[in-house]
Amino acid sequence: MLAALSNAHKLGLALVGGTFILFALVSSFLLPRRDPNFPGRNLFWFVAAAVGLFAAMLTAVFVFGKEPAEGHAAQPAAKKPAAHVGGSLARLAISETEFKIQLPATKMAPATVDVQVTNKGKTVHNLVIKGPGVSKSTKDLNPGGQGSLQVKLKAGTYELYCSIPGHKELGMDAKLQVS
Ligand SMILES: [Cu+2]
Repeated sequence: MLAALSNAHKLGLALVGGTFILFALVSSFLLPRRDPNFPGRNLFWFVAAAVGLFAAMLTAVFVFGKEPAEGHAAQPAAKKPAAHVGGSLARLAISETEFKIQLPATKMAPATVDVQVTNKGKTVHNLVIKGPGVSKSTKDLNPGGQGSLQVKLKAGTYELYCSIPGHKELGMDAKLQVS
């Protein structure tokens, strides 16, 4: 837990704790030497100081020790979206030739997917994805060219095809089952 505390809070705890320890040492070793009757007449002030310092110590532990715990709990929630944006997207590499669309798999689980399309053919192709919640197309890709699409795939059947006239009918038409 101490590692989670900020430096300011550690300092606050150390100051109050240090004062408390110093007070205990002084009152049990130093003062009795100088005045054998200690605390004697000053008993009230001695007890008051001891109680006051103890209360301060407790308060410090609550105030300085508590806040970082809340901050710590809030951190994972704040980090999640960043990690998602940062590249935990599923990648789907698709290649196209005359006249086929090659998928790494014809079935997958629902996910937000970064679709990478490579034209490995000898003429221009593109890729259209249509299905539940999705209707997207890459630009036309020259031979050797690449394109990408970010799509959120839900349960259902998606159709992937090339929209260059005639290519779909010639076989550039694939289905992807999401469930
Ligand atoms: Cu095509």
